[in-house]
Amino acid sequence: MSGSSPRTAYTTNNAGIPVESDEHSLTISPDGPILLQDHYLIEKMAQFNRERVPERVVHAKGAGAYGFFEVTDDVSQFTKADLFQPGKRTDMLARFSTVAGELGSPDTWRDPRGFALKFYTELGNYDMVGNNTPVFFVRDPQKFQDFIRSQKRHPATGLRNNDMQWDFWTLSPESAHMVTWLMGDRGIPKSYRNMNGYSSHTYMWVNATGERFWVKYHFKTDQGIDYFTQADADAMAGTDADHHRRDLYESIESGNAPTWSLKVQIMPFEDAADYRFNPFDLTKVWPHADYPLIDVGRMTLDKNPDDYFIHIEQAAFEPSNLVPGIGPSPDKMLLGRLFSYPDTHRYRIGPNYSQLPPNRPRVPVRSYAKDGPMRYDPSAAARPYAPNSYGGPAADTERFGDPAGWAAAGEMVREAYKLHREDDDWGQAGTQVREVLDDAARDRLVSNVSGHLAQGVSRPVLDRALQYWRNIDKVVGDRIANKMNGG
Ligand code: HDE
Repeated sequence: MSGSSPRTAYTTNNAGIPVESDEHSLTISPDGPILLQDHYLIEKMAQFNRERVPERVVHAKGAGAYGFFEVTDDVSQFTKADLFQPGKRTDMLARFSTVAGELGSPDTWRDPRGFALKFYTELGNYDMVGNNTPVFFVRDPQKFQDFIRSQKRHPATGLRNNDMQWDFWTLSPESAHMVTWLMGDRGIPKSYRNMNGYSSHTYMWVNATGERFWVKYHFKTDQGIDYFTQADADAMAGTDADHHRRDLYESIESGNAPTWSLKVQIMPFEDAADYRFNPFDLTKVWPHADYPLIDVGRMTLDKNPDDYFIHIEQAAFEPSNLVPGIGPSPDKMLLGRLFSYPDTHRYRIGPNYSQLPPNRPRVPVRSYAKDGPMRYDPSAAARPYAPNSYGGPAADTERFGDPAGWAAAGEMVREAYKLHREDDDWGQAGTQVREVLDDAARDRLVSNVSGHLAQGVSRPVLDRALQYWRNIDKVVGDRIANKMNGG
């Protein structure tokens, strides 16, 4: 080794100390016992055993990329939100995902897809955490946890179980619209680039004069909608479980940055009370004839993460990240989510998750948070309490005091929405089957549903499922029953 130029990028341990060897443990003579004092060997083994953080309890498998959002049309009459002002360009992070599958599960299983966006705005991070469907299975958070468990693994066998899925769905008629989306072509997108993203929920927008509006987001893929048939998806699951993650990474790497056009539906604040069904019911869409799409801007994903675990596995999206000009709505599911996401991040990643690279705001943080495991950003407050007389940050209520809320009154109850005047859960699912799907898409829907029911769904669940589909659309329901009987 003497005389050779000193190695610059030599291996060190986690303390930056040069190591003696990358391949040999410390022993007494080459053939002797390993010594406890081989602390580098111990460091490597101990670190290895602690490399995993718990996977997301749902949406575990996914892919993500950085990019930017640019406003193309003036919507400032509806919102004062910084990122939606004319001419604005805002950096962002997106993560797409499946729902029920675990970290190593195939990208091409039939499932809704997560469509999670984090915008690094000049007034903090704004997170729009949606799906590739404009509706959801249930309308009260009380049922969400149970719904997810019915989609995962049977407690006795540890196996996915179609009977559990249909048992829950057929006992929850509000699921019909979303199940129709799921069992159709949108249930297995050809790639993350070939799917739309939706807020699903109704949110509130507030403009500079304090005027409030209700809003639904539609991120329309500019790559075109495309899907896998069940047979092709099954084959791909066997050949490349990471097909969607690979496709997104390679398309960006090759300079083929995917884009989505953001359009919104805007409902005047006062319309909600008299609208013909509950506009905050997450199982329903607003017909575009009532509230047409309005162009807002374009999202481009053009930068792959340089470390998947740091930027995507540790990414923490939260619907509670609502910046001035954007607020929640009376949608009970959205209100439940405002608690759940920060809670899951504190458990899964740690209380200082917002200091990690994908989660760090791009603006100064002047909160009174301090200490806690892995904290490394000093608190901005000279004194860790408010109010204080030492120049600590104080809320600017004059500028930011509006809670983006609405009036509420009445007794404490546990009931379904009263505003839910449209008492049928089948109408919009039926409209989708009859008016949105074409003949070929209806054929694929019948085939997908009958194929799924044929895998372990037993009576009485199977009988309820056939009635469920007849409630959605009698013709399609009869076709599914006929196919199940070998027709
Ligand atoms: Fe989620 N959801 N969710 N969800 N969700 C999570 O948070 C939850 C719902 C969605 O790429 C979890 O970080 C509740 C609707 C996406 O990191 C958890 C309810 C929609 C992602 C959670 C819902 C979503 C999640 C688990 C019912 C579409 C992945 C891991 C009230 C509008 C985000 C995590 C990412 C993840 C809670 C329903 C979308 C457990 C309580 C509806 C895209 O906190």
